[in-house]
Amino acid sequence: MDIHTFDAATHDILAILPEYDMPLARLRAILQAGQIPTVTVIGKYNHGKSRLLNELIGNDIFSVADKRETVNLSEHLQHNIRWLDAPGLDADVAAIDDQYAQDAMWNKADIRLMIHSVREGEFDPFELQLFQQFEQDTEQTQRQSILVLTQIDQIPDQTVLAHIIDSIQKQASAATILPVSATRHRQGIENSKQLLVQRSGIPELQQKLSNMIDKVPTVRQFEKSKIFADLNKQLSQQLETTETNIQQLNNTLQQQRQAFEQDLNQILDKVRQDLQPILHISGLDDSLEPDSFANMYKLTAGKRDRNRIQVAYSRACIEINSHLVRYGVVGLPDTQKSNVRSLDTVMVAVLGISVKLRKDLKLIFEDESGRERLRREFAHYFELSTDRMHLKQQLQDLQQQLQRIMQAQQASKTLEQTS
Ligand SMILES: Nc1nc2c(ncn2[C@@H]2O[C@H](COP(=O)(O)OP(=O)(O)O)[C@@H](O)[C@H]2O)c(=O)[nH]1
Ligand SMILES: [Mg+2]
Repeated sequence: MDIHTFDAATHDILAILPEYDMPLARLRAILQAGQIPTVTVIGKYNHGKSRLLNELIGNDIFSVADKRETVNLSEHLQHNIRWLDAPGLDADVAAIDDQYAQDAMWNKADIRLMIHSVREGEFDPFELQLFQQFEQDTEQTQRQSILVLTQIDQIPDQTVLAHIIDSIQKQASAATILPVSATRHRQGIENSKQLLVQRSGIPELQQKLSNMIDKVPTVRQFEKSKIFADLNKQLSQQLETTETNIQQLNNTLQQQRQAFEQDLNQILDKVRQDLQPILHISGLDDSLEPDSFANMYKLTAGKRDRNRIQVAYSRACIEINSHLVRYGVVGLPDTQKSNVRSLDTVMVAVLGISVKLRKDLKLIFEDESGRERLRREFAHYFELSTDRMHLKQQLQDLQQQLQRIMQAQQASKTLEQTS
């Protein structure tokens, strides 16, 4: 798999599980490393990291100095192993250096050599914490680390040296500790003094390293399986949760709609019931009696009847409106608003503002077609009401989330098949 495909897949997964940036960066490093194992030295400035690497490689590749030297990651390929010299880790380390160091120890390293100079005595709190993080990581990923105590030649008194190693061993509990001296090793090599070479601890470290390197393919396999197992589990859980949420929201939406319709029906039935005395009269329909110029200021039977009709109409409207208010169906959607605020209500939009004739009242509230229109139009505005729109937006968001999770699952599958 090429790195672009990898990064695209990673992007899809991180959209759902941002906390997987570290494991995915590790996967990426494994992919990029190919068959070659990576050994990284980690520790504070001037503890002898670069010099130790040179001894292990048998070549003065990495620059050795008494001041802060390694400002970024330098790597060297030798004996089919990638050797990484990370910047010194100190509390006041520059951000960019630290980033390199983090990348080296958490992403790139198959094997971590934690370096500590016996000249400094025990671990300081910072080193101790780092060491414990490695231990924890090893427990989870099986990635291998080893603790190398450097510059043992600097403590000539064997009792003192033994004491220092002992107290570090206490801090590091069960960890394997390898004490070494780079200078001793170099002297031994240059002067062909086999005993000095042996006493440098470097051959033992090399032996140990070689065993660890043999295990790298198995460990990587374990790391990958674990990452994918965790990842797929997380994604399945997310998928399940999102599906449940969608289901629940759908139910809520459906229940709300049903409740709205049922209540509206009840109200419409009641309104029709209440209107019966005024809809069905015996004798003349006074409301049809026209107004004339002559009785403009008189209260005629026609006017009185039309008033009664208007009042009955208003009452019906009030009943229906209280139902709408209960369901939050009040204002018109923005696109339908006029500039007369008092008229921008669902009631006015559906029912108008006045009814004076008996036949209109009947048409609106009694005839089945009228009632059907009311149901249809109120349902229409119900769907456009703020709360309802909000819920539907939520549903849409969840459905998109579901798509993204499925995309992440697909991405994970792609990665898994090709990693
Ligand atoms: N005596 C002695 N000095 C060492 C040893 N290893 C490193 N040094 C010196 O310690 C200083 C820091 O070494 P270096 O490898 O640059 O440390 P780094 O900053 O951890 O990479 C240099 O002066 C090295 O020559 C050792 O085993 N014995
Ligand atoms: Mg260095």
